[in-house]
Amino acid sequence: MRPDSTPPTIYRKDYTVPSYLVETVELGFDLDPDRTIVANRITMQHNPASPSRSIVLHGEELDLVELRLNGRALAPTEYKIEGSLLTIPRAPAQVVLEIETLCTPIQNTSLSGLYVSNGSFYTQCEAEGFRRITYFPDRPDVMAKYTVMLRADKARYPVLLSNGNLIESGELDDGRHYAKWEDPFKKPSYLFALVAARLVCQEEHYTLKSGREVLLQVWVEEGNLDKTDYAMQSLKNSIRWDEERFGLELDLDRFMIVAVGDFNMGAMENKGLNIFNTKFVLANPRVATDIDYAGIEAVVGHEYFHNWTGNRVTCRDWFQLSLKEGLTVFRDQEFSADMIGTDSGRAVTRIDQVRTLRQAQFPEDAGPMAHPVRPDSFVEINNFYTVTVYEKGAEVVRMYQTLLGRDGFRKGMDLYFARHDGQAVECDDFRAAMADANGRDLRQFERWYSQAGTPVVSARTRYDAVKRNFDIILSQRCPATAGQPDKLPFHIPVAVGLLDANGKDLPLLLEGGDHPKDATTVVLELKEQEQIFRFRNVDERPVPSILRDFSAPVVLEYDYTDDELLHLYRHDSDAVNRWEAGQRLAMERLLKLTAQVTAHGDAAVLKLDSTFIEAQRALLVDESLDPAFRELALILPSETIIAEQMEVVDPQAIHTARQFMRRTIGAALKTELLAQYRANQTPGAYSPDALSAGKRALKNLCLSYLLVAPEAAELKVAQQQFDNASNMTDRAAALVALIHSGGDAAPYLQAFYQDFENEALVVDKWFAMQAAAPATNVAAVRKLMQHPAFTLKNPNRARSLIFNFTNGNPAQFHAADGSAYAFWAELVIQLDGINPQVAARLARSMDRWRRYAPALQEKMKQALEQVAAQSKLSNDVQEVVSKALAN
Ligand code: B3K
Ligand code: ZN
Repeated sequence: MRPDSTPPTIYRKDYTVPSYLVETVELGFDLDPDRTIVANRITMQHNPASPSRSIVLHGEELDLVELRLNGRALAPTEYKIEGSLLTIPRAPAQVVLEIETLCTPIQNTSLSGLYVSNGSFYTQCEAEGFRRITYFPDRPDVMAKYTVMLRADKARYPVLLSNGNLIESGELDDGRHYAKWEDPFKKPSYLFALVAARLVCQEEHYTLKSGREVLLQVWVEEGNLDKTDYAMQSLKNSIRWDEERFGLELDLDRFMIVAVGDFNMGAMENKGLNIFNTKFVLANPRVATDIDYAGIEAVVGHEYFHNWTGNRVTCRDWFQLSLKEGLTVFRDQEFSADMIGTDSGRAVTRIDQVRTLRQAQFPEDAGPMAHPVRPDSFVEINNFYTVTVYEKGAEVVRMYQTLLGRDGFRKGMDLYFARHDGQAVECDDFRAAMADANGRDLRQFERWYSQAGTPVVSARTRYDAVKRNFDIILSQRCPATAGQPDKLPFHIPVAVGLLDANGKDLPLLLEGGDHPKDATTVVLELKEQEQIFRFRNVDERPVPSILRDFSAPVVLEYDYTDDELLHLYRHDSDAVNRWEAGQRLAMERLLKLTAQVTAHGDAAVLKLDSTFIEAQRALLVDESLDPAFRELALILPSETIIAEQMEVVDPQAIHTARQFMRRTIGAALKTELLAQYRANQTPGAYSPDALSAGKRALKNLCLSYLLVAPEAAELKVAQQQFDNASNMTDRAAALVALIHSGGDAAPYLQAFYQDFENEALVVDKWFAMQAAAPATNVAAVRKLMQHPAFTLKNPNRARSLIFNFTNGNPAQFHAADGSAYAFWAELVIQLDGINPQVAARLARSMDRWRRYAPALQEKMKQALEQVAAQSKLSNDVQEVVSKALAN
């Protein structure tokens, strides 16, 4: 370890207000990949709330050419540069700063700040990238109005874009041209953006509900204009939805989306100029799957919704990140659900959200990087764009709506904007708006922001046939997390229904409750460590359906019998709990089978009971259910989710047990699987709508079951689908099924590659499929890295192969000889030299190392130590590995 170079930890409690507030920023760019000149003119004013008279600016990787204060060039003795801080002491109250700096976009491989992708310029400023462009108080509570002048070679960069409105453009000498942009709204520096590129756009004039007309543009590289329709459609749907659901209108006359191939995350909500990873813009049936289409709708919505939740009202500091992210994820989730429009479609989106929480957020909350939704400290803020801040944050927002109702939630939103438009605020301000708008006491609810860890709600029930009372006794606890040994009780909404012997919902009469007379679901508010909830007039012992719609991000413990679970699986009117009953039935069996494999070393002794198989058969053929729901119900819990249930994880045994279960189901239900495969074809022109996508999902799940241990006939079905597919969803599904069937998939992989070698996003899929294949070991991954199309410099490509192996192929990643851990260490170190944010994400693959058998643990620890011992490590990676190694 290297105690000498430990980067500092930043604490929420140390927040101080900015010493100077900025009114206007005028930026001038002379864009050149090797030497970009940035001229920056800031008018600022002392902040009366601050005792300090020092101007503090941030800057990284910049060459300072000149610094002038109120017209006078400052001598080097009049300011101080230490690390990334430039301080001007004893400044006057009114200041005009003029700063000229140089930077080198072509060498910026971190993709933070101003960088070059495929020969064009793009920016990414959140969280702290603006300081890599110019010196500035680069913190979200400094909001200012920006004017931007861009100058660049016209032939190479014909399109010049920035935030807000284009107010002037024209020609310059030497083949250069310029464009001047003005953003009428105050914004924090992290929302600044520019693009100077060779691009084309699909554009449309769109009329808002108010009658005002706006210009919408989707900018892409030439050759991709056949892939912008869905993003444009999603943008229009988002605009309409925010008007209707929240009364929020687009505040600009022009809204642009730009797609770029090199991008660290999904997309970025820069004011009026959203910059997107191509993965979340480009789609046509030939290259994009149903999942890609859904991702585009969600991310286009998400970034658009940020315009109000994030941009108009922003975060006071980065500890408040979930204020905008949790809320905006909730908004995009509701948008996607409303776009489907049916109750069952809504439930399907909810089930997907639960799966993400269990797959990624619960493990995070139980591991070394566990942190509250509003963290108390961080070393590198980029490490805190997490499933906890985003997805658990969205759950926290959803709980307000569950507690207050849709109308109450809307009132809270209205008050939030009435109070805070144009401000940089805290999570507490959002909670106060919800409480005040509804006259509710939400003080205890604050613990969802301050306490890490996944709460466990434990339920017991008792039935009194004489008094006709049914009691549900709920208790809660929350495991210790780093720095938080003891937790206080949370305020948890637990939605409950009761099923009679026929599977019908009983009308509910909750003692002390004020729910409507005919209610069949009520929300219990668990606030104490333990509470008793009594239902009256219950004529028979019911089967409780607890935590309906997954009403809180908790683990629910209840000692269900198999019969009760089967009853819920057949009848629960709450689709999420219906699905959940099936997951519980499957998980019980998976854990038993896994233990047997561990004990016996192979699958020879395994058996699967017919009760479970028959329940699956009944569900598969139940045509009254949405195909999308049936697909979700038939997917077994993932290997990662199974691992989370085990004291000591045995990845190979999990894989063997799960494969056994899939093979057994596949064989037992062969006839029905084939029939459903045929019944859920979607002939005709491709459409990504939810019903068609659901049919494809079910059909392709059937195919994957049929291909676990295929005979010639099943192989032929897959081959035909591969050859004749009219869309990428079916094509890719057939290929994956063929790869996983264990036969020789090489010819299909080759054909697929040849067809799509010029479609970067499809080449990513090609790598990803192979990375996650059961037969792909670390040697095979190393071989794939030699492929001419592979590069670590492009984040999508790196993720497609490396991350899909480390996170998506646990049985191979945890190979007994530890060879894949050594590979992981090598790659983290290599990537860290290119792009610390991406490297730190990869570093997280080792988070759960303490849960494996001692022999594996030892090897994982060695790999972690090898990374930690590197002399030149980014703060990003250092934070992750040192937390993983800490006790
Ligand atoms: N706000 C951006 C995230 C930027 C992260 C930088 N490390 C994307 C989003 O959540 O919409
Ligand atoms: Zn966001």
